Amino acid sequence: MRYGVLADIHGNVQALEAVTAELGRIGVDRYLCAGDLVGYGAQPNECVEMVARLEPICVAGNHDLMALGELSEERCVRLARRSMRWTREALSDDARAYLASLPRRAEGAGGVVVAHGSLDDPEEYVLRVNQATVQLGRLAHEHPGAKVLVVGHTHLAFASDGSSTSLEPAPETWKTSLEPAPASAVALNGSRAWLLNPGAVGQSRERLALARFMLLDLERGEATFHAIPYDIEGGRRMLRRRGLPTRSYHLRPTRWKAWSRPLRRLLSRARRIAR
Ligand SMILES: [Mn+2]
Repeated sequence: MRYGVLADIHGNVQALEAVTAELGRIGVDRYLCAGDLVGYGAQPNECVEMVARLEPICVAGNHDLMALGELSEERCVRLARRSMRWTREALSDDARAYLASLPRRAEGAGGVVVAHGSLDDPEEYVLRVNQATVQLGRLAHEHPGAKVLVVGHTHLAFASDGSSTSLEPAPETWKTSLEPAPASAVALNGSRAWLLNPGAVGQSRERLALARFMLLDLERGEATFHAIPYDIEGGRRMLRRRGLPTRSYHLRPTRWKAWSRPLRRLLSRARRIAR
């Protein structure tokens, strides 16, 4: 089973087109989507329609729930709140119906569970190994035999088996280049389950505005993290046309400093073990 894994599309149709075209080339059996199809972006209806056509195993993200009025905006930054007011007005009946049909947690063939933030909270940011440990413990308890927990929400690619040998697959080397980042693969070895976050399709919070996605190959036991360029200028034109802030598709990594240090330490440790 080969899954194409998407998360945090956020109404960015240009990024979604780039990602689905690339996954179409690669070839997958099924799509997984960890939520936040809308919010921030200029084309929520188009994104919902495109995602629905992929017939993915898909969950609702906090922005999808806010758009439906099922979750309060109080934990949101001002930019998100402003975009959310516009999104709620702009959503078509079909798009609303699709979003309303999404569960908060879903299970796919091969022992894969999907949620947006964490298993029980679409607003929780799982950024650290100790959080992954908690999530994977709960996964083992509530989904016996599950091998992978896919989450989104942080907009940062992440892979952890809940022990100290976790990886943050965003090597520093590509950060100064405008080339697509080389895809980095994580071997899902060992008997433990893995928590995987593909990073955001539609709203980069890294230095470069790239669209991220993940290929999850269960037969090979491998997750491959991709980051590809897309027509961000076209996306910004659409934002401008809708009167939305043009920075909506690329937020600077403000949280970076807070969590990067322990993660970097773990990464270098993992590299040493791999050598
Ligand atoms: Mn989210």
